[in-house]
Amino acid sequence: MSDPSCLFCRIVKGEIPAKLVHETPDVIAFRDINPQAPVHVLVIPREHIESTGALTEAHEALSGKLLVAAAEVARKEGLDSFRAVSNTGADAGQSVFHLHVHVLGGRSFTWPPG
Ligand code: DGP
Repeated sequence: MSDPSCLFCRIVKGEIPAKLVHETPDVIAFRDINPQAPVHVLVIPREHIESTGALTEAHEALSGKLLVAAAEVARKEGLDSFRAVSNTGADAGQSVFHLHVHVLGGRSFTWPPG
């Protein structure tokens, strides 16, 4: 449920400070420490799940809550256009192995991403 060696679990517990922008009983959202856009917020489950790739049918409701929270963050931040991205695995750029959705906005983006 919680991994004491996981950075984001420690943010969930309040052991490491973060700038919270949204929270629900299952999900929290906080500003990325190294923003890649004027708005860069990470939406994470309170529960420790390694990545999007570790999701199963047991996580269907929670997965929906993550996306709804991403939309709530975008609304709160006044974003009409935004990216919601979940890097999954080291080759895809995942560096923190606690599932998270990046909400990026406030600038234009190209497709495909690099
Ligand atoms: P990823 O590389 O997709 O796993 O994204 C991890 C993000 O986490 C990365 O954009 C930087 C962010 N991050 C890493 N450490 C911290 C931290 O201590 N606090 C906050 N707020 N963000 C962090």
